[in-house]
This record gives sequence, structure tokens and C-alpha cells, in this order.
Amino acid sequence: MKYLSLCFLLLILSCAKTKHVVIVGDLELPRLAFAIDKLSGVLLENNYHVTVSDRLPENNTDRTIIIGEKGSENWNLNTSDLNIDDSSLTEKEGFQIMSFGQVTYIEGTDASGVLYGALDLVDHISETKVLPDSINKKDAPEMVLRGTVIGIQKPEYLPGRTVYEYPYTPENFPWFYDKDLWIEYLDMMVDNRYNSLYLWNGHPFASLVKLEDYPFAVEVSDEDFKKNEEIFKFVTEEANKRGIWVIQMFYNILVSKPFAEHYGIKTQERSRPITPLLADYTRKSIAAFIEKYPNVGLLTTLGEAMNTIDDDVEWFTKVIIPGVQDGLQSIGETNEPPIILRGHDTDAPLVMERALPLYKNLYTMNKYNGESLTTYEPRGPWAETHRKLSEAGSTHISNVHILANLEPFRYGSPDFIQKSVKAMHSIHGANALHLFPQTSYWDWPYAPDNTEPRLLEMQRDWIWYKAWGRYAWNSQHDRTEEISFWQDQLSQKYGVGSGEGILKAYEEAGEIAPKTLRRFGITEGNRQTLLLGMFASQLVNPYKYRVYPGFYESCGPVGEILLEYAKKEWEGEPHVGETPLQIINEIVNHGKAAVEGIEQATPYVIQDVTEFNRLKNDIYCYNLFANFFSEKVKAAMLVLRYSYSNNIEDLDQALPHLEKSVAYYQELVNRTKDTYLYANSMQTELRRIPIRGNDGKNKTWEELLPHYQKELEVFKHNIEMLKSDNNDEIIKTFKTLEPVEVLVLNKEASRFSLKKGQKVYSDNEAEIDEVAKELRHLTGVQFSDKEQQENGTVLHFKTDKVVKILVGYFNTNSFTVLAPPTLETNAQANNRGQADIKIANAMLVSGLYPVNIYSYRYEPGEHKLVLGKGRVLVLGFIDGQEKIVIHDAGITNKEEGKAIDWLFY
Ligand code: ADA
Repeated sequence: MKYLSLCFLLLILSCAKTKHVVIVGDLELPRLAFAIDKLSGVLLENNYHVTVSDRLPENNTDRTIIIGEKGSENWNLNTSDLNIDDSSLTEKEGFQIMSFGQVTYIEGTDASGVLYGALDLVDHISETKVLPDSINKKDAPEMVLRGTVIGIQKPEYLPGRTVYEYPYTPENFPWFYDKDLWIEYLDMMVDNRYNSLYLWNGHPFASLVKLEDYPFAVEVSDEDFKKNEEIFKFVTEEANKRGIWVIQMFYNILVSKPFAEHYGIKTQERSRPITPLLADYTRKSIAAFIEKYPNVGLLTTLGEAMNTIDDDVEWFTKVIIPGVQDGLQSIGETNEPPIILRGHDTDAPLVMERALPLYKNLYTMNKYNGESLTTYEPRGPWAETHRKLSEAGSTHISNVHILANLEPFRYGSPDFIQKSVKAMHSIHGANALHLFPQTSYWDWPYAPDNTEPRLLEMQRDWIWYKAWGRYAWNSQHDRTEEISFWQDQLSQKYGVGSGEGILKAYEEAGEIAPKTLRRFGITEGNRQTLLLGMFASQLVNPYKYRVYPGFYESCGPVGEILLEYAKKEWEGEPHVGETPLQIINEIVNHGKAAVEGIEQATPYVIQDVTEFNRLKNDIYCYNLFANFFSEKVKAAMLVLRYSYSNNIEDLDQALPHLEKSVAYYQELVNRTKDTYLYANSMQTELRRIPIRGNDGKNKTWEELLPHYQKELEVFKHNIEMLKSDNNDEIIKTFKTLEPVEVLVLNKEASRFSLKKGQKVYSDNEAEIDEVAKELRHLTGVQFSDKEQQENGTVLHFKTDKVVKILVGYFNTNSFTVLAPPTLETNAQANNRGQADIKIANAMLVSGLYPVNIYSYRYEPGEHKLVLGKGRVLVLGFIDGQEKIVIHDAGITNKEEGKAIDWLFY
């Protein structure tokens, strides 16, 4: 018999000890070897003497742990003298632990099951300090995939590159090559029973594979290429030992920078059609990847640089799937590796329908509450998409994405998380989890705290990973037991007696951001950083900032937004569901209770005091935020009331609330200016709300404060103006925009003036009914309505100076119109400054919808502005330097009160 000894040093150290345990299991299998290592470790720590063997020693009288996979040869040999009933051990990754006399048996359905059984025993021994005499337990995870995400991305764009384009190099990502960091992370994952790790990047292939036909496409040096091979091998092997499957994510259609330069094309372009070159390059990249890393999975985003849904289908079925199949064929593999399809920026149910006949091993994935955490009562159109996908028959994965409303404060409400996991199962039909870091996704592995050295996000946010992992394994834990479980965890970390107050603080604070965003936010997307606050103008007129369609209906319980609430209040109508007033009262109460909790815990804290103080500061910040927000909403409510009452007293009453909100914000600044580096880790032009975040600006409370102070001053001033003029109807005027000469090259394009009675289409009788004064000097370009709906719009033009093209998007969800630039699904949607509405409700066209104006900036030269299918208006050209003050011209056919946000400008 072969005796193997493990951890020689530890064995020598343990020689003096008396209790002896033999661990028996198949050491050839990486997951079992890892499990045995963990068991040995915990036993040695607790003064046991350990020997390890792959076979049960003859005449063994020592305490023994036998581990093995159900039905395996090794297991059968080692358990031949015993009739173990394992008929009910059928679930994937399941295990049973049994004691018979001196022997503890850990049997798993599969290698991961054995590993999880062993880790269960490890946890037990760590807690009780002894190997139990008798233990009988059976368990299996509820969710089949439990994964975490690491972004191989950065807070800013690399020079000469755009979104998602980050080659894997030590220069870009020094941490990526740090093996100790990986071990720490993978250990954290397996401790929390995660079994999948997703690496996100735009186009990873050019950092990982070389193609014979496109040798110039590789975008890293030979030396870095080798480092990538080495680290990928290391990570996948270490992950595999821990039962973790590595999955590489990629966006489409992206090509590498050198590839793009070689062919004189762009790396990514939303309006670009699929070409044979793009298809061939991508198919070969995927094939080479599968060939080289057959055990690494693929997660596909069919976008954000993809033109149409038809293209999505074609790309998935004719490029991606064949690429995987080519790779398999070349290594003689017949087992299909799983491909995961994201629901983001595509019609995933349609793509699945077309793809399933070609490839069976498909999974689907969709965002849980969009890019934030807002509710455990998801509903509406997004819940519908989840249901359709989960009904498609494959495993459906719920993606807790980005967490734009939780950045940067600590979040760890087990209650909210448990309820959310339950909702994933019961409402969405998901059976797997894909979890983003709680904060700093774009700046991983660091946390946003201003510390030296930087904190690691995985350490700081331990409770985030632990809670989601725990409930992904089993969402049905009893709430009373959960309370004591988490209190114990927290008491162990910070000091006996502290758990109760800290848990209260986490759970109370954990309600604030979800409730605030779902009731007052403009989008769940990372276009908005909630915890930096919002402008009053955004509260009273959110539609001017383009409320993301589907957000209100999907990301929270039925309720009213401020505008509806104010109207109903004025008209004396009954309210429905969750109201703004209710929410501001609730968040203030949550903030107060959270502070009570953290203060109650303080005297008990004797360990990890520095981290506790950081957590405590976060809880105070949440409380201040809740009060800041609530005061601002109170002011906004009175301002909206004024829009109906025309009674200046309403504004007088609003003022002290706005003043108080600024005072609370000042306190928030005091608490964050030395403790946080930033509120949001994505620091590019994609941040729009509360304010644009170009070039790493406007990412701290300190930077926002002057804006909120100015808002208050302007408001005061406007009230004074209203009073002094003794006139409660002041019309704000905006500068009239002057046209510039641009040569339109579209054949047969005629132009029309922006005047009442002018036809906007060549083949539709629709005429301008009314147009904002500031647009009246401009001349639009007439297109065919039919052509726009069938083929889209291409404006071909030449300019000798920088110009802005004003484009009118119809303010409706009708399928006949083109959706405006949407950062939530297209991170390139601001590459020409087109992401924001510049003038809301600027024009009315008979029989159509109100028009919002956006602008696209173009440098001198000949260009094509390619817009997708659907009605849209090209309304003229202005000087590129012209800055349009964002405003609402109020020309709408809706009956709602007039836009009142001018009071804040
Ligand atoms: C949006 C978001 C991106 C990214 C993307 C996605 O475009 O702005 O940051 O998260 O969604 O892949 O879902």
C-alpha cells in the first residue's frame, strides 16, 4: 500500500501530538487532493496528527476520514466493507457525511460534492475544535452555478482606445499576474462555495491566442503573451482544484486595435454591418481559444457594437457557435462546452430559439435589477424577459450587475440579499447567480476607500460575497436562524456582543439605496451614481434626462414617481402603491435605526477596530444621504405643487428644505473627503447623472457640493425674481440657435425650415405644429418615412468646420420610432456627445409624438451619420462650439403640468 504524506513540515510539527487521524481519498483528483489538504490543515491546527493515504490501511484502528466520489473505483474499494446507502445522493455537487464507529465517510455525487462535504467538515472542526465523534449530514446547492465577476477593465479609457478595450498586460493590470492575490480570491470563492469565475473584457482573444491568418492581430508583446499563457494556466488549474470553472466574457463586434489599424477600420462600431472579414477573424479567434483552453467557458454579449437583432442572430449562429465547433473539432473533442448568452442589448429569447437547434449546451443570463440593486419584488417587462429565458429550457443565470446605486459604501444586508435570491427563483425562474463586486468593479482589486495601502475589495466586502454565496447555496434558511448566524459572524469578527447592533446597521442601511433609486432614480444603469445625490431639476423633471424605459415598471413594487404623486395630490386623487412621501419617511427611519445599531455595537468592538470605524462612517454617510435626499424631495414636492397652485408660498416653504439638504450634504462631504477616493469607479463620459463624469471629474461629494450650493442660490434668486416682478409666470428664454453651412451629400435630399406647417417627411403628410423658438432659424433634412422604418437613416455630409447635428428623437415607446442613444445598452452612445437630451419637448409634429433634441458633434471632413431603423428627424446643423443649455421647451401634447425645472437654472 502506498502511503503519502502531506505537508511534511506540518507533520513534523504535529509529531508530538497524540490524536491521530488517517485521511483516505484519491489524491490524483485535484479537487479531492485540495479537500484532503484543507482537512489536514484544520486537523493539524487543532492538534491532531494526520496521515494521508489513497487506500484504507489494513488493520486500521485510528480515527479515519474516507472521502470519495459516488461510484468511483477508489470510493468503492475503500468502502467495500460497508453497505452505504447513497441512493438519495443524486444532486449535482451534493454530499453526505456519515459516521460509523471510528470512521467518518464523506461521499459526493461528484468531485465538487466531495470537496463541499470535506469543507463542511472543515468548517465544523474550525468552529468546535474537534473532529466530531458522530456526524450525519446531507446537503446540495440549490443554484447550479454560483459565480463572481472580475472586470479586466479600468476606470478610464486607455489612450487611443475606447470602452472595454483593455489588453491583458502587466502594465494595465499588474494584479492579474499576482499569484498570491489569485489564491486569496479563489480561496474566498471556495469558502463561500462559488463554482464559477467570470473574467470580463471587450476582446480578450488578441491577448490570449495567435492566429495564423491574422498574426498582426495580437496586441501584446511576446513576453506578455507568455505571461498570459502562464497566468491563465495557473488560474484555471487553481480554480479547478477548488471546483471553480473559469469563464471568459467578450463583447461583439470588437476587433483588436492592431487588427483594426491593419485594415483601416474601427475596433468597434455599432452601425457597422457584419462583414466576411469580421466574421472570419472572430470565428477563428474563438476556435483558437477553445483549442487552447477547452476547459474555459465563454460568455457572450451580443453587443454593444452590433447593428441589428438580425445581426445578433446571425453572429451567434454563424460565427460564435461555429467558432466553438471548429475549436472542438481540431482537438477531437465531442463534448460541447457550455456557451452562456447574455440578454443584454439583444433579443435573447429569439437568439436562443434560433441557436438551440444548432447547439445544445447553452445557458442564458440576464441582469437581476439592471445595473443596481433595487428590489426583491421585480416585475414588469424585465421580469418577463427573465421568465421567457428560464422557460427556454436551459439554465438561466441571474446577473447582479455593477451595483451603480451601492457604490461606494459598504453593503451587507443578508435580509435583502436572501429575499433577492428567493425572487430570482420564484419570480424570474433563475437557478444560478452571477455576482459583481459590491463596489469598484472598474478598479478591481481595490476598494474605493482612501487608505494606504489600498484595501482589497474582496476583503472589505467579505459580507457581500458571503451572503450571496450562502443564499445561492440555499435561499430557504429560516430567518430567525439567519439572524443569529449573522450576529455570530459579526461578533466573531468585531467582538462578542457587537453582532446584534452591526447586523441591524447593515440591514437598515441596506434598504436606503434600493428604495431611493427605484422611486426617484432616472436609471438603474451606471449612467447614474445615486449616492452622489441628484439635482432638484432631476427630481421635478426626470424625463428630461431620459428615464430608462422599463426601469420604473421593472425595478420596484407598483408605486408613483414624484410627478404623478404631485399631480394626484393636487387633484385630490387617491395614491397607488409605494409613494415618494412614504419612501422618504422610510429612508430617514432606516438611517436613524442604522445609526442606533452601529452605536449600540461600538462599546463591544475590540477587534478589527479600524475596519469597524470605516463601516461606522459608512453608516453615518447612509444616514446623511437619506436626510439629504429626503429634504430635497420635500422641496421638490412643493415646487411641483407650485406648478399647479402658482402660489409663491409653496416655493417659500420649499426653500428651507433645500437649504437643509445642502447642509446635510456638507456633512456628507466632511465624512467622505478624507475617507473615499471616489463614489463611482467608472470615471468616463458614460456617467451622466447627477452630472457628467468626463475625464475622472465629478466623482466625489466634495466636487458636487458647489453644484448643489449653486442650485440653492439660483432657486433663491428665482423666487426673489418671481416676487419682485409680482408676477408668478416668468418665461425663461434660451438663445436662438443659428445654422451653419454644411454640404448634404444624400442624393435628392430636400431641406425644410423649422416652421409651423412644414412637412418633415417626403412621403408622409405630418407637419410641424409647433416648434421651440430657439430652433426656428434652422433647416432640417427631409427623409422618407418608409425608408427610415425599413432601412434606417444615413446622413451623408461634408463640413469644413466642427459642427453639431441636431437630431430629433420622438418621445414615445412606439416601435415605429428609433430609440435615442442609450448608454444602458450601448457604452459608445456618447462618443459624439449625443447621450443627453439637449432640448426636451422641443417640437410637435401632427399625428406623431413630441420631439426631444440630441446633438452629434463632428469634426471637419466628409462623414456619414448612420442611424438605426425607425423614425427620427435631422433638424439642422449648428456651430460645433455652441453649448446648448439643457432645458425643457415644454412643447408637448401631454396634459401634465408645465415643466418647472427652470426654477433651478
Ligand atoms: C452598460 C453599462 C456598461 C456595461 C454594460 C453591460 O452599457 O454602461 O458599463 O455594464 O451595460 O455589459 O451590461
